[in-house]
Amino acid sequence: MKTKIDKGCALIIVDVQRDFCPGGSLAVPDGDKIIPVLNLYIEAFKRRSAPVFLSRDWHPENHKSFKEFGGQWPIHCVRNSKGSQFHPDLKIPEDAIVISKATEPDREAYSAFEGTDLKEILKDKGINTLFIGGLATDYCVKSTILDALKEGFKVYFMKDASKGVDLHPGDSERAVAEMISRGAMEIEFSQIE
Ligand code: VGL
Ligand code: ZN
Repeated sequence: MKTKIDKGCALIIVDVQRDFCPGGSLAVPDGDKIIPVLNLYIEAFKRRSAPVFLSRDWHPENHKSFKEFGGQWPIHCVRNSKGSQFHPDLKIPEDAIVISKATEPDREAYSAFEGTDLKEILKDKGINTLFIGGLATDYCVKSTILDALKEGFKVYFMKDASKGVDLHPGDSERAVAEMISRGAMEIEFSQIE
């Protein structure tokens, strides 16, 4: 079945930053392999004048998710560091809207909705349908999708444009199962009309 991109649709690309790609400090295996596919989605949304959002993990140096501050992750995506930059192969439109998250030392925010004005911007634009993908399937993509469903958006999980960390084998598979059970739909680029 084909899916049309129309005025009510927005593309949300989650955390496609250097640190989450091979060579980065918290690299998702094959994290960069999704970039050519994301570029196809970006082109398709631009063609339909539908908005493109990019979230980014934008931590202070002393963020609680870092091991030395009691968290479980190596230092990553410290705001303005090289690792926090969007991957250079991503073809970011000039009018893309950037959502910075997890900016406070004492708050983790996996979801692009948490502590940001993403919901308000989407509602202002009359968006009702979200196409969500990026890094990582089992963390920030999952949290963003579950929040989007809670807010009442129709949600497509872009399965060909997302990759997981799989700290425990099967994490991504379980994350996808949870998204689907809460009402998300899976899509791949070939289904876009
Ligand atoms: C993420 C781990 C830590 C993500 C962010 O973007 O999925 N994962 N911070
Ligand atoms: Zn983080």
